Amino acid sequence: MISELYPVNNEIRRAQLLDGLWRFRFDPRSEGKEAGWAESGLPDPISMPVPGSFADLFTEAWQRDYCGDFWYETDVYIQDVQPDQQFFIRFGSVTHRCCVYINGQLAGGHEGGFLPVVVNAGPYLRRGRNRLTVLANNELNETSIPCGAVRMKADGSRMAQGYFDFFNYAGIHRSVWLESIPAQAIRDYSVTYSLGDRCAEIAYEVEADGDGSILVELADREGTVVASGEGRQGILRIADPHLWQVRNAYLYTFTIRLIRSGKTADRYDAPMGIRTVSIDGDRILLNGQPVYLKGFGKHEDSEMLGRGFNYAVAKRDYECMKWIGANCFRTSHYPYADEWYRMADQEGFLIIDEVPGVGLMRSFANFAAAGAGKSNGFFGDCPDVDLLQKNHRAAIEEMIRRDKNHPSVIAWSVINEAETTTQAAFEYFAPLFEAAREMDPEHRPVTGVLEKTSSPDRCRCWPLMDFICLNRYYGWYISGGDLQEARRQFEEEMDQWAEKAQHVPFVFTEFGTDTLDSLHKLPSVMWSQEYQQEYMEMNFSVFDRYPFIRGELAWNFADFQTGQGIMRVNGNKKGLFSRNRQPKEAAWAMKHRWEKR
Ligand code: CKU
Repeated sequence: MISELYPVNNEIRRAQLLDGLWRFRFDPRSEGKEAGWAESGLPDPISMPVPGSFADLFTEAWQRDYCGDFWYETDVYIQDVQPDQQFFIRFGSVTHRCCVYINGQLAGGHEGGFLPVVVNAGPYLRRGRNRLTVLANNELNETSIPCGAVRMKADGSRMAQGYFDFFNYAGIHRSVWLESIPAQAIRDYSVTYSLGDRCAEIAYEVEADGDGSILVELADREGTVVASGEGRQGILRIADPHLWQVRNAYLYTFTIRLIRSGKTADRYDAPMGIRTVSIDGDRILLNGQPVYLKGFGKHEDSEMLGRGFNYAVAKRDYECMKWIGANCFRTSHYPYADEWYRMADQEGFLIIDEVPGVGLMRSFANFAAAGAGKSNGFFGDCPDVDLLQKNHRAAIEEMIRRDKNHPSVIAWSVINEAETTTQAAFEYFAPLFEAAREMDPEHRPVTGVLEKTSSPDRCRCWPLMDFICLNRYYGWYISGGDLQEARRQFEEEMDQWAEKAQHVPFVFTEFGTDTLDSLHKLPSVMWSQEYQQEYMEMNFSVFDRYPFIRGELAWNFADFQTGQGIMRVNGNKKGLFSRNRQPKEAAWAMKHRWEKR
């Protein structure tokens, strides 16, 4: 049985990072499989850093824009193999799909580029040197998420065309671990919390192999054990709990032991934050108290690394978010690397965790058409809705399984700006919302993100949501340059929502303007720093008029790379920070507002 728990080291478990400089090769004619590259080794490989995207490391366009199969390879050394030991190789993600070979034998694979790939490596590994090979592919289609297409060019090469507004980065984007754990092991756990008067109950459930017994312990920050229990399920009660609060995180350590023949046969330690999340009428409650979400939609995106995870970049992002007074972000438009959530748990940030359910709408430039309320259909003529839905559901389930124990995760987002106005769309999404609700032991709110076409009179899917997320660009895609008219139209729409759904919390998950950090102009014009600030102020004053608006996540935290086109100047410039994480002028206005809110 595959274990997907985040890798840890302790006296029983070993987790070794395999990151570094791997061997790499493009395979434009998809010949490597037939030619036996996994068995004989990659011919004439070049070097490639892991983790990272390959696109921005080269100096030629064909390599940056490469679309098709590509291979990674490295050596893995095993010192010793014990009979009661299992090995896993865990990739945080490989974009968008992969097959993993060990010593030439197929050990596993994965569809979807934003969630872990875990292979049971034991049967294929031997003592000494082993060859680990990954055949990856970054093509897009309409049955996998995110959706897109592949265009054949005259020279026979392929070009990915995402139905989305971010560069189609690919590669081994996150850390790779070799894990060794006992043959009979702890596989998974989940917890739910309930709070009483100066006390908390933690209901836990542990999945483990065999018939050994389970002991659990909860230790506070000082290492003092404050509660313990026995059995695969149980309830821990603690008095005067330190709650995990927004931007004031208290983390306990939850230790699980599997006991066999009187000995600790396996052990897993994890940080635990005690908190509850709920919806009460039009309010979002954390630990029973209303919370207002302030922050951003983000991307995993930085110079050189593309979508590759890097602790220094993540650290800088958290510092910038703290500086500006944010408390929340949405993992637009895909689940991020595990480390983002672990850091959010420590920093007390709230996360709306999103599946890559993006691009489920067909139009010339989705984001622009959608921003202006002009999307085309999708579900009516999607080539294989069942397969798409199957992949979408798998991503939801994998995301919830991976992220369910993070106190930072307060909601699941299963739609991003999809077509939601037809009965077919409702039938597609209803079971996915149900799946998300069923999967999560904590029953966190389930939401989705609606673009302009999903208007109060046309959207069929908002009733599926526990709170409603809106992306609105009044003053940019709509009435750009005329903030007075933009405000009028914005309020007109919000008045309609107020009539329809004011018993539900609303969160703005996108609003913003492309802004060049080099451009100043008085009076303001679109693209100038002054305009971004005036636009933000107009949006804020509209938000403040409607009490059911419970959060504002601006688009975007930082400028980010997109495909090329007449709408993008080397990327999307809606960041409040530049791509190298320096504040634009409007960031100061946000800081001023958010520090007081
Ligand atoms: C953003 C309705 C607008 C959708 N939104 C999606 C996001 O991915 C884009 O980057 C629009 C934009 O800046 O156009």
